[in-house]
Amino acid sequence: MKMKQCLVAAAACLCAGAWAQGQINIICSVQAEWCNMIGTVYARTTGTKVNVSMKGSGEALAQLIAEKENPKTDVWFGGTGDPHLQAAEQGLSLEYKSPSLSQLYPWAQQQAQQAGFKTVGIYSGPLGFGYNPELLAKKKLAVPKSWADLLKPDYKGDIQVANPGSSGTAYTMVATLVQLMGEDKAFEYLKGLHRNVSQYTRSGTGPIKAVARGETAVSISFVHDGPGEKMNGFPVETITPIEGTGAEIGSMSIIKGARNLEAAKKFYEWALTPAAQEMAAAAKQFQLPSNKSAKNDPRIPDFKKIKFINYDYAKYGASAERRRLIAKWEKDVNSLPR
Ligand code: S7P
Repeated sequence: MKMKQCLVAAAACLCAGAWAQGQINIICSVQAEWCNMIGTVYARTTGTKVNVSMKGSGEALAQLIAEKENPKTDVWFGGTGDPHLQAAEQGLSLEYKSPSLSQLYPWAQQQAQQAGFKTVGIYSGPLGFGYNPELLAKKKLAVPKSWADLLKPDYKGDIQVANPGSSGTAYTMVATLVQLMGEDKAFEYLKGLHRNVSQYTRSGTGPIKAVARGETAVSISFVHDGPGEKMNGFPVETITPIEGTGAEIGSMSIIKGARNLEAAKKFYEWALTPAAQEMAAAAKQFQLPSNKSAKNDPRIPDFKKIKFINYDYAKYGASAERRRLIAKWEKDVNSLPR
């Protein structure tokens, strides 16, 4: 969908409601094109002044913790679900039960229920690998098909992944491996992977961009971030590991103490509509929308073809578990020489 079509669709969805005004401050944890599109479309169709600040999920959570006593944010849009659950547990987000909940897939509703309705699922996407086929061919490296493949010495210095301390994507990887292998084996695996990693980036979307630009051959990334890079003309493909993988439930939360609460609720409702959710693909983002009626772009990964673990969102979104695993990764893995 082009921007003009988006405006028409979004306006159609709002025309029955009151012409909203005022302002809203949003932390947006999806990629810039999508953040800009929702900000522009929502502002033009409602007359609301929209201030969007872009931050990865890990960094967004850190900001919300820092501004807890004096919140400057009304809505946190997007980002991996685990930090949204942590925000709910820490009393940073507000309980809000949307009348549209029944229009969402069960996984999105479950995300809301287990947070006491302090967050909701807005999209989902599988974790996997990004790779640059041209660079792999040049280096005579095979396409990695499994988690085990990434430990092969051939890939030394050719893998990028984000730092789980700052990135929700990388935390999803740690939690996925722990669930897939058991904690001891997962940490042995992460130590082995560490030897092959050239760089731990701050943000989770950095590694697939590095793959696309030929700076590294392989990344551990959400696979829905691949098609957008490809559409921009870069040689990038994605694959999910044969042993199984985890998926994020990208979420949205209203912030407790929001200064523009009514505006926040209106935006939240709009963001759950099919028209708003279809903007992701229009902005070259290919997560699976949570509204069952949203049209699915064919570039959205086919979940039926992927082997998934049964990710325990409640356990791995709990503050204590998240902090413990990240601290353990820092101490046992990141401190090791490479
Ligand atoms: O394409 C956007 C995406 O991959 O980025 C989001 C998230 O902000 C990543 O945050 P980190 O930098 O903390 O890893 C994902 O939710 C989303 O799918």
